[in-house]
Amino acid sequence: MTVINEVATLAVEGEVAVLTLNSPPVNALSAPVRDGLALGVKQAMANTAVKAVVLICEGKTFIAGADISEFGKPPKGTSLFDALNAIEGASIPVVAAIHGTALGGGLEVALTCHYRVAVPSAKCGLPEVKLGLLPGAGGTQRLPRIVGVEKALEMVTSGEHVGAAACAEMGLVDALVDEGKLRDGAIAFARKIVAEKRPLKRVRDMNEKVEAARGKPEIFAAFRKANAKRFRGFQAPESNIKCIEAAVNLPFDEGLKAERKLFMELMTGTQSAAQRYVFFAERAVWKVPDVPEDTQTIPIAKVGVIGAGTMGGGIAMNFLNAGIPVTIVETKQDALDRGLATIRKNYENTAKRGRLTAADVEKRMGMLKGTLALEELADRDLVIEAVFENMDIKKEVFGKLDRIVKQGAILATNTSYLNVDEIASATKRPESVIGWHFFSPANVMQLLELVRGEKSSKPVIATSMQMARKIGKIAALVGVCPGFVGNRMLAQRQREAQKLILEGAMPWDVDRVLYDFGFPMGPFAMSDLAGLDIGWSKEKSSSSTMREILCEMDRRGQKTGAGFYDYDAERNAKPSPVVEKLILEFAAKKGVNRRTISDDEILERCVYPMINEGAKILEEGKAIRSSDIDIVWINGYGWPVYRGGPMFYGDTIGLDKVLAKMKQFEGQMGAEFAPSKLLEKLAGEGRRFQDLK
Ligand code: 3H9
Repeated sequence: MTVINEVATLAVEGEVAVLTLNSPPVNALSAPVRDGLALGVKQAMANTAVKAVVLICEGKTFIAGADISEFGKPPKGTSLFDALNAIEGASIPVVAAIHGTALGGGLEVALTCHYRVAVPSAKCGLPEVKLGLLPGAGGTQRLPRIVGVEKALEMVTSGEHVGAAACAEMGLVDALVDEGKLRDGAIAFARKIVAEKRPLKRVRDMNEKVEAARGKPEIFAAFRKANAKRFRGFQAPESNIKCIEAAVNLPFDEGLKAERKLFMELMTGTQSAAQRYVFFAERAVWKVPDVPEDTQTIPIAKVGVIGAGTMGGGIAMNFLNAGIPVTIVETKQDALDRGLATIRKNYENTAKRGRLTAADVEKRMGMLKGTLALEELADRDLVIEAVFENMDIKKEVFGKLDRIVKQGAILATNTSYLNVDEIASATKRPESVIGWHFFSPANVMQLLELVRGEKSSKPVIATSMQMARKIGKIAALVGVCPGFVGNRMLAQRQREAQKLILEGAMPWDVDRVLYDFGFPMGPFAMSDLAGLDIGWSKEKSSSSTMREILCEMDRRGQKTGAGFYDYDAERNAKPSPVVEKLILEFAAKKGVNRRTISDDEILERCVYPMINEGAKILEEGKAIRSSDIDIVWINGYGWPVYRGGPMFYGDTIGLDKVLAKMKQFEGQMGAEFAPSKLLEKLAGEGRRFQDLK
C-alpha cells in the first residue's frame, strides 16, 4: 500500500488499484482530499499493470460534498476541477464505490468516474440548493445526461437524497453490491469491466437525454409554474433550473461555464451565506457547553401526557410515531374521548394521503391509552403536562405529580411563557423539572424550546435533548424568562404591528411587507388564523384595542369569516373596508394623527426591536448562542431560512445600522426602543453576534 498523502492511500490488487480516502467526519472535499484524488489517479495510471481504479472511502460515508467550512476562504491545493479532470480524463476506468451518502461535490466526483457501484443502504443527492447554492462542479451538466431532465430538475431543486435502488433504476448507479462487502464488490466489478473490455463511459459525452429535451422550453415553464410556491423568495432553485436549461441547450463545456457563473453569483450572495450559516447552526444547537455528550441519560420507555386537547394530543403523537407508548390523562370522559378521537382522525387522514398504512394507524393507536386517573402515570419515565396556561393550575398538577410519579422520572411542562422555576417549586424535586415548549401543531412543528430551570439536572437536560432528536424535533435550550426566546421576541413585533396600524398603516400593509420579506404570512393574517379570541373574554373586554373591538363585533378571525380581513367561503382573505373604517375611528378617538408609513419603516419597526430583544436575551444568558435564537425563529415562526434568522439578519445589515435606527426610534417614540448594552458594545467594536464565542 502506498501512502499518497495524509488522507489518501493506494493499494494495488492485481490489475485493480484501490484509491482510499480517509478524512473524517464525512470525507468532505478539503484541499488534502482533492490533492489525494488527483495524485492517486495519476499514480495508479503510472503503474502499467493497473487496468482500473476503484475509488472508495473509509468511515461512515463516501464523500459528502465540498468542505463547506472552506467556502469564502482563499483557495488551497489542487482545484476541484483539476481533480475531476484527472478522474474523468483517466485512460483507464475509474469506479466509484459508494456507501453512506454521495452528496454534492461527492456525487459530482462520482459522476466523473466512469462507473458507479453502491451498497443498497447508500444514498446519492445534490443538496447544494439547501445551502443556497447549485452543484458547481459539473453536477448540473452531468446529472441530466444520465437521469434525464425531469428527474434532474427535481433532484437539484429539492436537494433530496435518493436511495441506491432508485439510483440504479435511473442509471445513476451501474450496479448494487452486497451490503458490507463494498470493497470486494467494487473490485470484482472493476475486474469484470476490464475483462469485458467495456468502454470508458464519460458522462460528459452522453448527449441523448439532454438532446431529447432541446427545443422544449415548455418543460421548464411547467416546472417553474408547478413549484412557484415552494421556491418563493429563494434564489438558488431558479439558478439550478437555469443550469439544467444550459445543459440542454449548450455544448458541455459552455454549459459548465454557465454553471460556474451562476454558482459564483450564489456563492457570493447573502442567501447562501445565510443558508450555510444555518447548516452549522442546526448542528451547534445540540451542543450544551456544561452538559457534555457523555452525560448520563435517563432511559425513556414510557411517556405520560396530561391534557388531551390540541396540544396534548399533538405531543402524544410525536412519541407514538417514534414507537414509544403514551398514557394520556384528562379530567373528564368526554374531553378524553374527543382527544383520542382527534388523534385517530389525524392518523387516518395521514393514511388517506398514503403516508401511513391502516396497520400503522392501529399500531400507533394500540400504544396509546387514555385515562382519567393521574395515578396511572406513576411508572412513567417522562411526563409532559399540557394543561391550561395558568400558574395555579400548573402548580397544582405538579404538586400531584410529585406525590404520584416515581423518583428519577422527568417532569416536563409545556408552557409557552410561565416561570418554570415557580412550577418546579411545587415539587420536592425541582432538579427533575424542565420546560418542553412545543409549537402548534405539536405533531408537525419542528421546534422544541427546552426551558432549563434553575435546578434542572444535567441528566434531565441531556435526556430531553436526546428525546427531542428521537421524536424528530430540533431543540434549542433556553433559559427561564417571560415568553422564553421565541415569544419574548415575538411580543416586540406584535407591539409594533399594533402601533403601526394606529399610526398610519393598514393590517394588509404590514402583512405584505413581512410576507415579501419571506414570512409565510404577516402578523394580522396569523392572528386571524389562530383566532383573535385566544385569551379574550367578553366580560372583561373594553374596546381598548383593535383586537377587542373586533372580537366584540364577533370578528374573531377565519373561523367566523371575518377578523382583520374579510374571508370568503374558501377562506381567501380580502382587505376589509369595515376594519379600515374602525381603525380610522379608533385612531381618531386616541388622538393619533395618522401619517404615511413607508415599507422600510414597517420592516425596521417590526424586526429591529426583535434583534434588540435577542441581544438582551444573550446578555442575560437566556440563550447559549445567537445562532440558537435564529434556529428558534426559523423553525418555530417561519423566519425565511435564506435570511438566516433575526440575529444573522442583524449581522448582515450591520449592527451599527441597527443601533442607529433603534436610537432614532427611541428619540421619536420612547423607551421601548432603548438599545441593549450588548448591541451598543458590539456595534461600537464593529463586531457581529456571530463573533461572540
Ligand atoms: C458542495 O458540495 C458544492 C459543490 O457543488 C462544489 C462546488 C465547487 N463540509 O451532519 P452531521 C460536518 S456543497 C464541512 O452531524 P450526520 C458537520 O458540520 C456541500 N463539514 O452528521 C459535523 O461537524 P461537527 C454539499 C461538514 O451523520 C460533522 O461533519 N453537501 C460537511 O448526521 C458531522 O455531520 C452537503 O450539503 C461538509 N460538506 O450527517 C452535505 N458535511 O461534528 C452536508 C458535514 O463538528 N452534510 N460536515 O458538528 C450532510 O448532509 C450531513 O452532514 C451528512 C451526515 C448526511 C453527510
